[in-house]
Amino acid sequence: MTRAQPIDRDARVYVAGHRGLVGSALMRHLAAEGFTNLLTATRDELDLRDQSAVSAWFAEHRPEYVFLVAGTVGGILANSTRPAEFIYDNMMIHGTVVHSAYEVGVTKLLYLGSSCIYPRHATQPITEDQLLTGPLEQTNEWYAIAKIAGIKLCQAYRRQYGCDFISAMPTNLYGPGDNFDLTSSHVIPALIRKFHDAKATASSGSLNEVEVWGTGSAYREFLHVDDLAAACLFLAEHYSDDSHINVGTGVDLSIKELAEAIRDVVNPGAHIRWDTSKPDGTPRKLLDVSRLRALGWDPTIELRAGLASTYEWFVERVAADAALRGISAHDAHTAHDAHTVA
Ligand code: GFB
Repeated sequence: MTRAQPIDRDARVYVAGHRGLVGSALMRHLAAEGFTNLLTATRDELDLRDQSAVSAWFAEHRPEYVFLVAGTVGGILANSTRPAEFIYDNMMIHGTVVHSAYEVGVTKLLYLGSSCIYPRHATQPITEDQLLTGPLEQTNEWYAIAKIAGIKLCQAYRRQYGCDFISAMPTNLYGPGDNFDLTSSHVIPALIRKFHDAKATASSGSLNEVEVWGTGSAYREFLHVDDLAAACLFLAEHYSDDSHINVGTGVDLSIKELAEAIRDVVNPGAHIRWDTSKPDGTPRKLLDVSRLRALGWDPTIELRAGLASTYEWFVERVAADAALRGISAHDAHTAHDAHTVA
């Protein structure tokens, strides 16, 4: 399980979902690590929900390693209002890619899940063996069921066909390349954008106030996506086991503390107003990361530093979009409202 199996830097490595938050971080990391033969396909070139198209693509390109980080993703609101897309897209994408990887004899596949696979009332911190021990959080059970099916797919192909397919379960992610659309984003990009917008409109006389969803009492753990990318390569080279493995920092904070931290980075003068009509979601989901630590991997980006650099990225993108389109920075936000297929 812990034996290192380095991947040749000229191996054919397919990153499924290379334009998303995780996929783009993985592309940066693999390039920086010297990989020279990265394979990608855009959504227009390849519909990952279409088995015959995916099989044909795999037969043509014959990847040796696969990072399966594609999927329809989103925050608490998108998960609860678009259940059909979240369950259908993800189940199909996981199924087609895993099956095609088996068909062409991929050496190793890493499948990326999510910490929402665990029961709503899991014991904290959450160990891997708590999977399927209780009811799921309702706001994202469609996504969670699809993600659990992905883990089971990898296990089934490992057991029946001997495929070296592994699953990693990251905690909540953030970083450059995130989706800043307020209806579909996760909490960090949403709050970065809200505090930024409030600062921009306050300068023209509006109230410097930001609406934050829920009560602020829910706890979340956040991992910078560059750390996740490093963990994915580390696991592909050091981990081979039936069980999925948690990827996180082992540290969490309340949404209230998070909102205050983002306010301090983006707009220190802002007032926070809580919209308690919005759900808190699961009360807490702190991952137990002792298995990953025991293998020798630790995250390197502390949350407040990660928030500051993500905000810098956001500002640069807003400015670049505005310059390109000849409009004000404030109006330019829609230019990087990513669609949800990662
Ligand atoms: O990031 P988020 O949408 O994901 O919400 P989940 C985390 C917490 O932040 C919740 C609060 O308690 C939200 O109510 N929050 C406060 C906000 N203000 C905002 C805001 O403006 N936007 C958003 N989005 N949240 C997702 C799952 O759950 O986590 C997915 O739905 C996936 O399936 C992902 O697992 C990692 O942590 O609640």
